[in-house]
Amino acid sequence: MSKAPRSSTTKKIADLSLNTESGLDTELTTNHGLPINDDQNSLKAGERGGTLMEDFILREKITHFDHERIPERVVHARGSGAHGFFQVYEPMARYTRAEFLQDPGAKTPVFVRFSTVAGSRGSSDLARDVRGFAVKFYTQEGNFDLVGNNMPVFFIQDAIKFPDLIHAVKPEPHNEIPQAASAHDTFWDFISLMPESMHMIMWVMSDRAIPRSLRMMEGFGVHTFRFINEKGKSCFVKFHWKPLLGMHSVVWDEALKISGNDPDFHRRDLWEAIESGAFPEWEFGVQIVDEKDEHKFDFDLLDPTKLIPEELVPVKRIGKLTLNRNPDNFFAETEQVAFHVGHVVPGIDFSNDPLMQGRLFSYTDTQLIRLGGPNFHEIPINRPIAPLHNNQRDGFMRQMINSGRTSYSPNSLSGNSPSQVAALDGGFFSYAERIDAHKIRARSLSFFDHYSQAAMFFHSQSVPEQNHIVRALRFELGKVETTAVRERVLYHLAQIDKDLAKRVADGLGVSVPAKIEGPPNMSIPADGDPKQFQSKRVKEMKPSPALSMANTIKGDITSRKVAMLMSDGFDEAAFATMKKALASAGAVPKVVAPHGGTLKGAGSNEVPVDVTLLTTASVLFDAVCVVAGAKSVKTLQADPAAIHFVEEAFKHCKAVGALGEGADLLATSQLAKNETIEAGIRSKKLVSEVGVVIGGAATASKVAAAFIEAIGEHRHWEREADDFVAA
Ligand code: HDE
Repeated sequence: MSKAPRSSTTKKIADLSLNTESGLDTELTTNHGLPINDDQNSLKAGERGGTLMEDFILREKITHFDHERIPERVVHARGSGAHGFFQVYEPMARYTRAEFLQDPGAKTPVFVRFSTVAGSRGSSDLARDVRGFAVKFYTQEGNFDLVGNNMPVFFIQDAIKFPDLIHAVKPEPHNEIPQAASAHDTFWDFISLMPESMHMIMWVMSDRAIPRSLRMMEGFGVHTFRFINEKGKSCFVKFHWKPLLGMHSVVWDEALKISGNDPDFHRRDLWEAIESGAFPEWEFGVQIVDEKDEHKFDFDLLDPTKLIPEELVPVKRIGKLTLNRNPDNFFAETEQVAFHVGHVVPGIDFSNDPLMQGRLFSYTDTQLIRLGGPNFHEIPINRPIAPLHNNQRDGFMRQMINSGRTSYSPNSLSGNSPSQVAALDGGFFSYAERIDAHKIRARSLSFFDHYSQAAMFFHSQSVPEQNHIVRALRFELGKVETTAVRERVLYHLAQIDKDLAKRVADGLGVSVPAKIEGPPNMSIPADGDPKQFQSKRVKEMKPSPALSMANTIKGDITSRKVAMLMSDGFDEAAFATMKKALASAGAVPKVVAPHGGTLKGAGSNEVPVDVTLLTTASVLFDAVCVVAGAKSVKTLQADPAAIHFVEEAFKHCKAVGALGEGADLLATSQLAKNETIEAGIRSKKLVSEVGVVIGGAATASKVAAAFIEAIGEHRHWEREADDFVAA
């Protein structure tokens, strides 16, 4: 047997600092580098004999496989990540000494992980839930992790309630039901006893909890942080992420159906956008509050159930985040990334928000078990790009080979290296806040207005958004079996808005209680008067237009998916014009047809089918256009799946287009229920023309322009008013 030369890649002595492996042009080896000659058969006592214990190759492979899973995150288990960079617009030295916020020419690498909170790793992306929005900035001064959410407030005010909140929302312990859903008794039981959660409840019942895309949601640092400048002067700061594609959501019926059709909908959307070069972008915003203004608001800056209305303190946009690279390996990057609220850089510091203070403990603690020991900072995705030197040593899975005799400080044997860094030379120091206090377990009275901001949020929503909140509450409480729990929630809703409570109660077929009884309410101070805190809203706050998604950026259809519904015999010219117009506007047109393979046009051309009516659904698209062509449309008219497709898109208030004979498909569907008789001619009329664009095949480019404008609106909510399309 002649011996073939081994490839140069395998001959290379492993470079311990190299952690990526392409899998291309390499030879198969064991974990110890032994070339493997047969990976198809285990070692046996004869061809039909038992497997031998000696087979160390088989044992190594199976043993590793047996240990492939690590514990999933106790919250935020389901996530999707991406790499990118951050650039500041102008130096922020006036407020902070953070080095990555000074030079507009510098690009700071980032890794971002988005997540849902309650569901397990394999749960659906479209659960009604808060989304995690965690950003790791790899700065020259070490890693800064901004571990935020897509909602600016939280359910609870004190970290000591977090395990209770999570136990309540997770599947119930006796039967592990329901998965990734808050619509069950234990969650609402807890909420009904925690009026401080009411503001957050308004957010999670709103459209913010069912985003169209991770790329189309805001992000928030939630807590009040501190900036500290070179002179040691501090101010308070709230962090924001503003998506350049605007904020958009799906409708709840759509969310439910997406969960079945494509549970990876958000993950796929993020992945495909980045692969196609439609890089998601957010502007980084700050709301800055002077130290002296700490008490000027009628809520407490340290209370994480409150936000600062943008109309009171504008959001200053100071930089931009761009995500431009998908991970190479989900486990190595997205799963092993370890965020920590305590990872700050000089110039950024914490406030005394009691929720934030508790988080400062939790994140390192959780990684110790999840990532198997104290050296998780050495996993490539977690490593800082800033040099790392300290006297921490050893532990499970230590990668770094520390040379030298000393691992203590002070030392004289290594010249006292590594040495401390003076504050003036960039060393981190905590803000020297003056504290003179009693050691007590208590909550400040300034934390006890639980309803005013909840009402502000509800009253800031557009009518369709308010309707969605009512429906969401009817859905969630409709799944709650315990009457007393429903009643307690209705009572709290009535403190926010009587009409809101009544509408929800009507949907449930119950009435709103005037008072509630039950276990002591933990949110009321022990020596407080319950009436003062429970019976009324403390004050009327002006609506904040910035809180409504109706006021978001519209018109950009970049990366929007458009179904081109067609079959054999389609009108080639009309199809080509529409497809080209959509693509030039940045959208992603896809041919959806009754069968796979290719479609034959009315002329001699063929086009490949992207997806069939069996393998896709309207809920996976932003809009649908029925392409012209007599034969093609006849086939679609005879196909219930095609009719359902347009009806469902219409029901979900999406743009619907029809070229030429394509209008006949709409006429066959429930979109054209009303018969009208004009001048003796009987004709079917569309139930609503809002967002429906119909035109002749010869005028395809004009139709395309109007259709694109309709898609740019995202949704045509007016249609919900007379919602009778059953889809
Ligand atoms: Fe977290 N949170 N959290 N959290 N959180 C975790 O850390 C915790 C809170 C947030 O993509 C865990 O590494 C406590 C608020 C995000 O890897 C854990 C409290 C906000 C992520 C943990 C909070 C967040 C986490 C689970 C109350 C918005 C996902 C795995 C005191 C500002 C990060 C892990 C990722 C993850 C604890 C409240 C955001 C257990 C104790 C408020 C985005 O450490």
